[in-house]
Amino acid sequence: MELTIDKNILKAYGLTGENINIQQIGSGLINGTYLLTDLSNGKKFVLQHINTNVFTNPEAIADNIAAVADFLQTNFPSYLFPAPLVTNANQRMYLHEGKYWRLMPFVEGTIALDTLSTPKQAFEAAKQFGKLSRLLNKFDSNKLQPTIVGFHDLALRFEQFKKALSKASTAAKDKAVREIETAFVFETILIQYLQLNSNADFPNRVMHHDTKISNALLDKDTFEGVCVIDLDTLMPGKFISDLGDMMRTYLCEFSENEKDLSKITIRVAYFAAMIEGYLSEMGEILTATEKELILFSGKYIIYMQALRFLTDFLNENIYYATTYPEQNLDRAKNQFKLLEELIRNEDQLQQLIDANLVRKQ
Ligand code: GN1
Ligand code: MG
Repeated sequence: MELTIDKNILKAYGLTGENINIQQIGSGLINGTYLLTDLSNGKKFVLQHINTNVFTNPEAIADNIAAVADFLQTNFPSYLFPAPLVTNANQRMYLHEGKYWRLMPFVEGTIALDTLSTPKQAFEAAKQFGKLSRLLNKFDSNKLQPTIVGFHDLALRFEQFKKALSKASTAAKDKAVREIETAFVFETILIQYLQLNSNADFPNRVMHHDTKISNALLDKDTFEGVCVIDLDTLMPGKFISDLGDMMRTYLCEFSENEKDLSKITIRVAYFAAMIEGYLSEMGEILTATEKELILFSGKYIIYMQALRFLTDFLNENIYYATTYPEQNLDRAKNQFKLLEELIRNEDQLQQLIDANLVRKQ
């Protein structure tokens, strides 16, 4: 579909030619993303406007990315970090009719996958996210601002769930009665999470916080990892966020939208490849405590996502885009099943982790 974008936005970036082809791309539900092709010279860019209902402080995003880009450029000049380009007036975003826009370089020869079909893809993507963390190991994460306050704070997510429950209609609570019960059964994960806060061997790091497969660009022919994209949630966090979200999104063949729960199973070969790829970068950096928490990272993120979907269902779908009224409840069921599957396979998965760590000693 051919779309039109206000000419002033394009002009702000010096794209004055008439022949700009515009296509909507990406599967993210938060921001609007477009591929621009300048047909006069073949140059490609990614144009995006920021959803300020979710990201209430776009300046914080721009500041964070600029600080990290500067550090990487100084210390690792050959590393590909696709930060937004500045406007002709040297601004990091362009404000147009109340919307914040930014332009990124398009990375030629790459693809963003929506689903993984080989363990190698899991290895390559996990390696890319691990590499970013490794390169930023010496970067002081205190220099970055949270772009969404409490984004991966499980205690906050549990409070939000309880608040939604206290306000929900009887009809909604009746429909979700089993999932509400399950949310309380797995409160043990929250208790374990709370104990971590007092642990000095569990540092803050710069985390990506959205490590789904479509945020790792792979070479379109070889499927080798090239770089990571979607830097909006690049902010201080704990390592369990990135690895956990990879477990949530790489291990099952089907996504969070799958309603047939018998399809929600764990692909052990993908787990092994993902751990291998991640630890090939972070194996020597993680602390002893972090290494003990590798499997926990999956439980933490999957449980948090189940809570977030259930909360949104009880709140009558105010956050996640849905195509039918019970979709967030179905997503919560899907995520609780995934959590149960991870736990059911726990011993085998932990053995794979242990074998990997022993090999690296
Ligand atoms: C949102 O739309 P997307 O995939 O970029 C959400 C993530 C969730 C994900 C679940 C800012 O990300 O935290 O894991 O949905 N991002 C935000 O599909 O809330
Ligand atoms: Mg995202």
